[in-house]
Amino acid sequence: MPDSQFTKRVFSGIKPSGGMTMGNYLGAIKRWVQMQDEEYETIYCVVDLHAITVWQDPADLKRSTHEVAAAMIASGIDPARSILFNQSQVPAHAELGWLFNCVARLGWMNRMTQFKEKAGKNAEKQSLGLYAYPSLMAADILAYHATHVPVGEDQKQHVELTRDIAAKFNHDYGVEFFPMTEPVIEGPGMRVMNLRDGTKKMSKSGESDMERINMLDDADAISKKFKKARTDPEPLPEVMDGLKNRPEAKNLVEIYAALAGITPDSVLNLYGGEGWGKFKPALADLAVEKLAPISGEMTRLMDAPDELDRILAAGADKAAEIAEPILERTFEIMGFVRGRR
Ligand code: AQP
Repeated sequence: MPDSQFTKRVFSGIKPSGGMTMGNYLGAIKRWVQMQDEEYETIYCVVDLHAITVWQDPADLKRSTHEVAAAMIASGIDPARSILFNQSQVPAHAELGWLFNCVARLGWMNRMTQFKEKAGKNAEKQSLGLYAYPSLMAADILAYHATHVPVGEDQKQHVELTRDIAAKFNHDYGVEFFPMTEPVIEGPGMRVMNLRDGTKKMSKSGESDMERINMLDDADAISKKFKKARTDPEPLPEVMDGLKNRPEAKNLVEIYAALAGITPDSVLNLYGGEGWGKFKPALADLAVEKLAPISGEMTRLMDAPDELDRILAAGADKAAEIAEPILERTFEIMGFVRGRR
């Protein structure tokens, strides 16, 4: 099947490894919602198998799975227009993941910067799953022949690995079966940084709650976190060039831009020359204005977990309808005996 015949299909996912952050919203979900109105078929997944690459308390995993699903729906992912499900309910992910573990090369995995960042000095103590994570992510994408993956900057390398796996598979078996998936990375907010250290990304599982804005934070927490966010003594510059080597300041300007839907330069047109005493409260007000309606709806949805479970199960049925024939054909190409139907 040549590339041009692949349906334009988007796949992306979020790990239920803790509370949803503003990074997940600005870097991922906001764009996913728009893609429903574009020319793509959209598939969005709560990637629970990825969450357990680090220890998850079972009750927390369940709660976080509901929280991620609720955040997606409350932000505008419509289960009637997109396929929305949790990964572990579609076994094709794990099965194709194993096949890809046998395609991916150790040298490729050793270059994955996210593993190095997450494992830190303790690489020996990490799970094998954390190391193999990008190969399972390739399976998530390619089980649907997804052509486009909207992700934050931080995940770009994993989408490149997905292309390497697809290319090696196609080459080794002499087929044009898997597409060359494109990462879709656009606009400000695609890498939201930690509020206490502007060189690290904002993460769900970062050490301190003060370093991130959670989607469920209330107005007081949001304003306190921005107030205490690390900055520098300089006022805001008139142009973006003035934010070079000022990672924390740059991050706050980019968060404002992403929330307001304007460019960072336009933010500086409004606030250039002003101090943090004026900018931080304005940023906090804007964040509350944008997040409060979403967090209100998230809370309502999370109070009805049975309804969320029903939506995820129905989505998993639809997802399996696409993934199972692709997995089956992969087994066939590789020479597996598959007489059982
Ligand atoms: N800080 C961020 N800025 C921009 N985009 C981000 N994303 C996550 N954090 C940021 C995007 O959200 C999607 C889902 O990511 P994920 O939660 O599955 O994985 P992650 O990137 O490993 O997220 P965390 O918060 O850092 O999780 P933990 O701390 O548990 O490891 C992706 O599209 C990602 O780009």
